[in-house]
Amino acid sequence: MQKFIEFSREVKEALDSKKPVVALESTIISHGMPYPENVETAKAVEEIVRKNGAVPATIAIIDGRIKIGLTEKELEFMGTSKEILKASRRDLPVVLAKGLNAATTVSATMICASLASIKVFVTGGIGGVHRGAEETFDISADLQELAKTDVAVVCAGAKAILDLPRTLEYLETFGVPVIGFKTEEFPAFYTRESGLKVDYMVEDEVEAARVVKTKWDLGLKGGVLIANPIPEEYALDRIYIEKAIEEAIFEADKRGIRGKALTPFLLEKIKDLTEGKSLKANIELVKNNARVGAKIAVQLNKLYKEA
Ligand code: PSU
Ligand code: MN
Repeated sequence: MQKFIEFSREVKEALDSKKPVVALESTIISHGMPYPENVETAKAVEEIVRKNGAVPATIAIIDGRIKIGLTEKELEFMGTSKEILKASRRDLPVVLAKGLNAATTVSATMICASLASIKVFVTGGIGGVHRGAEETFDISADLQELAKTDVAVVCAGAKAILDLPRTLEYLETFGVPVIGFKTEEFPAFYTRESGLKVDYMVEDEVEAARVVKTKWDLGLKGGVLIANPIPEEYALDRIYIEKAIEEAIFEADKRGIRGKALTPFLLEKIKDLTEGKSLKANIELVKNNARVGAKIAVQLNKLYKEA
């Protein structure tokens, strides 16, 4: 297994000395945000993780190798090159065997994090059941990954471009705990509210870590979804953003955009329609998740050391 993986010095040292590590994905860099905001955000997020007591491990596939922890040059490459694929679970063996470059989605990042024994992963919003999935069958591989791979995922809910009630139903069917971080409501990425409840609220990072460890102590496979709402001051108005989302989905439909191209297309279209307001919100919610995720990683690390 280890022959596929290359650790940065910082991450290797942290794992060897059993320090808390937080995995970060790269699809958000290569396909989720424009340059230079993508690279700036990636660096800022890593800094936030460090400031909160954990070591960041941004994950990507470069020249067919799984990189756990990227150099500044590699981050820049992921943020600027036009030849970077988007890899989910099914793409991993192919991009590795062919020696390609790929950004990892939530699903692929979870797999790589798990191979590297990293237990906590911070992202913006997970993929989920797309609106109209009864017609298109478009359900993100992220949801199946949460069902089977043992990584705790900190996010700001599922992206509002999705069908949130069905996304929550799917997670329920597959036994994924959905925990609200200091909230009883499932956040909708750009907004703190969705009108949908989470199963449980946790009061702080200590309680969150306890839930995660208890799940695995019980021998239950799979992840835990920790939903952390965007800070109030950066949240967008629900009606305003919904209008932009509907327009973006209409446009995607008209142009026949499907499959893995859909999410990047919608994110970019919504950014244009909101004159960059959605991008600003996206950046701030990821930073906020990094703060919380690092603290959860620190607590979980402590629990494992005590055990
Ligand atoms: N969250 C963001 N921006 C993103 C994504 C998540 O703030 O670009 C990415 C994640 O990598 C997620 C992917 O796994 O979108 C979902 O893509 P799809 O719907 O094709 O499964
Ligand atoms: Mn899809």
